[in-house]
Amino acid sequence: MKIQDITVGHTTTRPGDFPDEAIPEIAFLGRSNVGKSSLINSLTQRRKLARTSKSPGRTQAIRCFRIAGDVATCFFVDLPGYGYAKVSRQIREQQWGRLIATYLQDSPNLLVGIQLLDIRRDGPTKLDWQMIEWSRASEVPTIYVLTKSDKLSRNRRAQAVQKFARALELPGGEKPIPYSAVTGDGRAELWAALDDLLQHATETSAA
Ligand SMILES: Nc1nc2c(ncn2[C@@H]2O[C@H](COP(=O)(O)OP(=O)(O)OP(=O)(O)O)[C@@H](O)[C@H]2O)c(=O)[nH]1
Ligand SMILES: [Mg+2]
Repeated sequence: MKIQDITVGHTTTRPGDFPDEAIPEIAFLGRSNVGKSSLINSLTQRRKLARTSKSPGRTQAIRCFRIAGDVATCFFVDLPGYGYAKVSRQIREQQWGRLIATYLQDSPNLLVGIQLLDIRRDGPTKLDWQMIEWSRASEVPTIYVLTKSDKLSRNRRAQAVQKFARALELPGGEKPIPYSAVTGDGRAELWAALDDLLQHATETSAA
């Protein structure tokens, strides 16, 4: 998609407080520090749009970015990450859980969730699985992205794609997309998948 304009939209920490404009939403899901904000910046090619940080737990609220492009106008939704240990665990998990679960279950305009997983791991962690199960239960389609692909050699990258595809039990030869916010690896492939979904959503809502 050719982006024409980006504006920072709605920010909230309250469950059920959704953006008021009815356009498709693309949500970024994953543990703290996996690279959600970096992925948003890389896809939009704006280095400082979403705040990134070396210390996990940077994004505590739901933040929307309104992306106007030639294919569609949509929101990118930067969600707070899970698995961040510094804040009291119970408070954190309750608040985080309510915020994310409400968003996934009730968001009428949620088009697709992008589930981020660190390519260097052996597979999804326990918390990743909890997240993946919520997404699967909500029946919102998911695209799996393996982040920080620049950290592995070509060979090990290809092995990781196979390993994650098996662990996630993806149907019909579907594969996760390796991505690097540093080199731009995967950007064209991920945009192609998003363009398809956006195009389809726009056609359906116009019909
Ligand atoms: N080498 C490399 N580093 C990356 C990549 N993506 C993100 N990082 C680094 O990983 C760290 C975390 O990135 P963020 O984008 O802030 O992660 P996040 O998922 O938004 O984290 P929270 O907001 O805490 O949930 C930063 O130091 C980034 O520079 C990548 O593709 N390659
Ligand atoms: Mg972030």
